[in-house]
Amino acid sequence: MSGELISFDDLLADQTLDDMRSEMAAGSGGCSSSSCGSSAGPGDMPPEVWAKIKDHPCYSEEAHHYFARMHVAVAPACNIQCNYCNRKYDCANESRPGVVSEKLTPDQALRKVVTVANEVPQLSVLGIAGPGDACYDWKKTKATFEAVSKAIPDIKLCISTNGLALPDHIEELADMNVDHVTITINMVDPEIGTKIYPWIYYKHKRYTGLEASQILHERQMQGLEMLTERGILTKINSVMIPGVNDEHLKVVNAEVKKRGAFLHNIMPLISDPAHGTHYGLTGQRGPTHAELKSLQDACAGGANLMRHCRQCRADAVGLLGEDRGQEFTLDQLPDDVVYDAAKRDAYRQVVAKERGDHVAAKTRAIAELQQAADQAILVAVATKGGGRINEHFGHAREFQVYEAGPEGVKFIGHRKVEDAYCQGGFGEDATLDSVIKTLDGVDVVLCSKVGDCPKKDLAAAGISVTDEHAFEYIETAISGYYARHYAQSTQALSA
Ligand code: CLF
Ligand code: SF4
Repeated sequence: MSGELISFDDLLADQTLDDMRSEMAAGSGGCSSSSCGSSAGPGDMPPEVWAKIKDHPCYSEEAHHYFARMHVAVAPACNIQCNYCNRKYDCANESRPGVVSEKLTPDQALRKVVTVANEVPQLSVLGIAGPGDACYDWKKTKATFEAVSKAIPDIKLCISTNGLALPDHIEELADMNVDHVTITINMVDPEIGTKIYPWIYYKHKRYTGLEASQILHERQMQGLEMLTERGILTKINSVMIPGVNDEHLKVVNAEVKKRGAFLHNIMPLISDPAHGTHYGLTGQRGPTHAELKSLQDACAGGANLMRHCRQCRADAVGLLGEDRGQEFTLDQLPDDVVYDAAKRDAYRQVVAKERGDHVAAKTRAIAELQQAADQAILVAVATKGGGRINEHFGHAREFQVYEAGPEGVKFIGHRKVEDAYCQGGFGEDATLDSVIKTLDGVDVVLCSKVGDCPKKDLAAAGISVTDEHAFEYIETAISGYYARHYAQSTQALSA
């Protein structure tokens, strides 16, 4: 079997390579500006920066169609308390709240990473995001990074931290070639911090109130500045907490930009009484989709925004919209495993070509849309990777949402579906209702297959759905759909 068949078979399970080739032949043409988590491409940044982000699914929006990350849960200890966290669960700064990961020793983590690298050719990044704080639980984080980079030298290392212990480890991070660090910064005003952090533990002492937030704030800023000085790319995560720091995050955005942050990822607070967190128990709500989008839009022009975060688990494996963690639990790992680079190498070669085609097709599609469009619409797409419309409506666990209009095609976020509509070959009415609610505000859904029943119910809710653009690149499909349905109706009206 050729490298191409191995990799695309994996990436696009229900599409043959011939389909892909004819698709490419039919759909290519011109480039793009929507590549970085920020929407930047190689032309918008120094080549050494582009080299660091081009295969990182979180730092490059375009890369998230092709490359996967995995987390290993080696760092359970934490040195602060956030009001949105219950320590029974994983760190909520870089993970979906209410989730418990399988904790690993550094040796077990190495076995897991090598096993995944042999099985998942898309793997490009190893992240440590808890389940506590990766910098506070430093010995295990460091031992894991050292062992993995020895076994798989080209894997990118990535770490997420609350920042309190970060300044103590920056030299070692730089020595280990860790190019990507995430700091969760929810405030730059310690008064606001008092509503988020009841205490911190610093230099063998517990601090509370304003003093705790002041120390945390200073350490976070110091850490960010030190990383910037060393050319380490830093992403800032912020949890948007309505009525607490929502307006203030605009100031955070400007302050972190000033200090060299590469990306700002504003995540919605997920607050559920069942998680037993302070916010969950006191009824603090999270933001709506519209509130989150409006804050992100208000930050435009500041630090570049990441909009494709999935708030993944501390033991997540796979492309950002999927989680293959259950295939690689400790009990399923072989005792002895040796890294084999063949699949990852073959995959990269195919992606290099596919990516060029995609960028060209995207540029042409966006230019055509910009000419034809006079109103913006929201389009939800069902995809399982590769930047294409290649998922059935009923199988989708999430929809990626794009705004299409005079400004072209802009990725604006994703909507998670609790349960896919199609369960064991049959559509579930109750599930469809919840999928329709999830799609609130969306004008059209593009997918690779859809049945008559969901079509009817979606139409009744004012949402169109079509599989006419199956397997096209996302931007090509959106532009084509717009041209036929919106540009035409506009022309008809003006005729
Ligand atoms: Fe992991 Fe985070 Fe690195 Fe990505 S996740 S440590 S930067 S490799 Fe990515 Fe997951 Fe969002 Fe994090 S989607 S939660 S931003
Ligand atoms: Fe929880 Fe993470 Fe905050 Fe620690 S830093 S309290 S693990 S959310």
